[in-house]
Amino acid sequence: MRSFCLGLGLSAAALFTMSSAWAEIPRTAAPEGASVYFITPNDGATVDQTFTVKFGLKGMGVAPAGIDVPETGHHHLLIDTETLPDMSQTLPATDNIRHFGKGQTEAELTLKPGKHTLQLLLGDKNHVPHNPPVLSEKITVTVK
Ligand SMILES: [Cu+2]
Repeated sequence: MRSFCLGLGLSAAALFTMSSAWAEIPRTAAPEGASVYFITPNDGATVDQTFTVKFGLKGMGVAPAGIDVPETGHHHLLIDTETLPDMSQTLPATDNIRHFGKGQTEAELTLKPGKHTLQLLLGDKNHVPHNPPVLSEKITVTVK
């Protein structure tokens, strides 16, 4: 009976350790003053259905995903996202969260006519946002 209880206690502790390790993905520290911003388009711009977005980055460098270089990351473009993704997890790849894992600093985008919001978020080599997140202002564009 005694050993049965001990066995239960151990497995509960092991389970706790496992689940907390699962929840904590290591995050890369962002250098102080690092910032990401749109070079183009400007906030409030009217653009063609297919338009170019240029990504600006200060205080850090761009490196492809999977490459471990200090103080670098790759761009992610958040399109029409009302809530920010979980900054402590690997960013999903969806129509609204586009990864530029080759280290691209611009992209051609085609969107439906109307208003859209764009926001840039840097991710580390594992597609996890830095700590603190390097996140741009959210801009709005009107697609003709
Ligand atoms: Cu990514």
